[in-house]
Amino acid sequence: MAIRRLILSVVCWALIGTSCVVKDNRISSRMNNVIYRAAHIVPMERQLAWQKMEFYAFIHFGVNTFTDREWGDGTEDPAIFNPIEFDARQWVSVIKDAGMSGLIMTCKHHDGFCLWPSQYTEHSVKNSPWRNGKGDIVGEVAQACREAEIKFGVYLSPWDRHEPSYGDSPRYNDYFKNQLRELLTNYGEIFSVWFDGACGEGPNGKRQVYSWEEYYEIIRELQPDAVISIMGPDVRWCGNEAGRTRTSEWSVLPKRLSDQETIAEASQTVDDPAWALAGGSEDDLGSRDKLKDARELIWFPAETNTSIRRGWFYHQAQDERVKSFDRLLDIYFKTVGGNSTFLLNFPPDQRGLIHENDAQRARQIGDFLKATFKTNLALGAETRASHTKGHGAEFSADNTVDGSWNTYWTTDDWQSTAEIEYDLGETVTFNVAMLQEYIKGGQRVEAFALDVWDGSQWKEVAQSTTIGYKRLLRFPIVTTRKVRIRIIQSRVSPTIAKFGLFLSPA
Ligand code: FUL
Repeated sequence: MAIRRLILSVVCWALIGTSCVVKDNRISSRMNNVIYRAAHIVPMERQLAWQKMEFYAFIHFGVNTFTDREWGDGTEDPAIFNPIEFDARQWVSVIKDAGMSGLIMTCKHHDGFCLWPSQYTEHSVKNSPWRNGKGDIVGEVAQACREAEIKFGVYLSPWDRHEPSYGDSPRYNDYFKNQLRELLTNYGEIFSVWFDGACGEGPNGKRQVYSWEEYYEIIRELQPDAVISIMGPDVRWCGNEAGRTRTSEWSVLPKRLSDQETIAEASQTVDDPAWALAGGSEDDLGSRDKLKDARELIWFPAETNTSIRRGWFYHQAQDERVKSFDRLLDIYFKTVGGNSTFLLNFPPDQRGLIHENDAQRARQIGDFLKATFKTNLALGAETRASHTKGHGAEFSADNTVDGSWNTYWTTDDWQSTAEIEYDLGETVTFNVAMLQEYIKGGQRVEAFALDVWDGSQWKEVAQSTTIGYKRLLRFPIVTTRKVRIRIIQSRVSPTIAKFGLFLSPA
């Protein structure tokens, strides 16, 4: 009987995605099949490496910096670009101070002006007075990143308001591919190629048919470890520019959400400052309900991008309106601690430096993060799990507090609820908890809670939904010797790779 059931299950899993319905208490519906399948979709290596970067910087710099605009129209004279104090090392040191792991720069924004001396256009730094036309902003920034050991990524706007071939699709595609080749060949290792979905041409404007697949081929050929973000298959735009996050951020989604038309439709189409506050797609993209009718599923993890000020580019009028420490920290906890990454923009000013107010805020954030995450108070705790696959060391709950991301705890397949108790050895005081799933095996947990032992009974301090790469919980300070994770619901057997408890400064 058991063997028949096993064969039935194997056949059923092989048919997953078709309308396989088996009346069995293990596999009772097509829904379970979809959910089983979703729980086994895993990231590519490049997506994993990118996810671990967690918090990195965007830099918006170009002719708009000198015109006080957000969207240039492409008629700007290259002569206006002259950041006489430009210092890539200053940018990178601000970014390092914030505790960030990389930098993505607008090598070309919608106005078409290139911050590197591209051989395919005259509309670039080579016709600006800066360094007598001999300078290369992209080169200096890439070099400064290398020196400081942070990663470097490129933003290359598909929409181009200057380039005359834009709209003449094959010609512009060649132009764009040539520029991609320059950026991906001459500047060392690139971690992200960021394709913006924005286009303000409107219904009567130029219509460019982009050769996405050819662009992607070039990227895979020249920078196989780079993720292709937003208008691409690897990293998903969170859906707004205000830093808003979802309560449950799933990395496994219906594949249609990665269609370029779908993304472009949700992207910015007018130069309106209110856009920075608005936008926002659905609250739920990946719950069971959203997956049940999906034909294909993919690993398509979220990146949340917002600017440290209202604008993406520098505007003197915003010098005193840098986002507050509390606001930025809140975004950090909800993005990095909510299964997204956090791409925070800095707009260098006309000198070519990141303004002192922004730099100071970056330092505050970095200092806070360093102080908070310096010591994991749960490391080496004694553990006791209600369920452990195989009952041995391989999947023991000890793996969640051994400091390694490559070992993990799990239960027998189909055991979707469980508890892990941690005895910390002595009473400790904390106000932040961290959980990480072993996402190399997929994203699974749908609901969990954290309890603390108050001397006579367990008391819940936090309850949450998904975990994914990382979930951070903040709560009022507690002091205890024992804590417990309760997995309330999971798509299949849950995994936990890391558990942490931290005390953040007041
Ligand atoms: C948008 C653009 O239109 C903005 O100017 C900015 O670059 C932002 C990151 O993406 O779609």
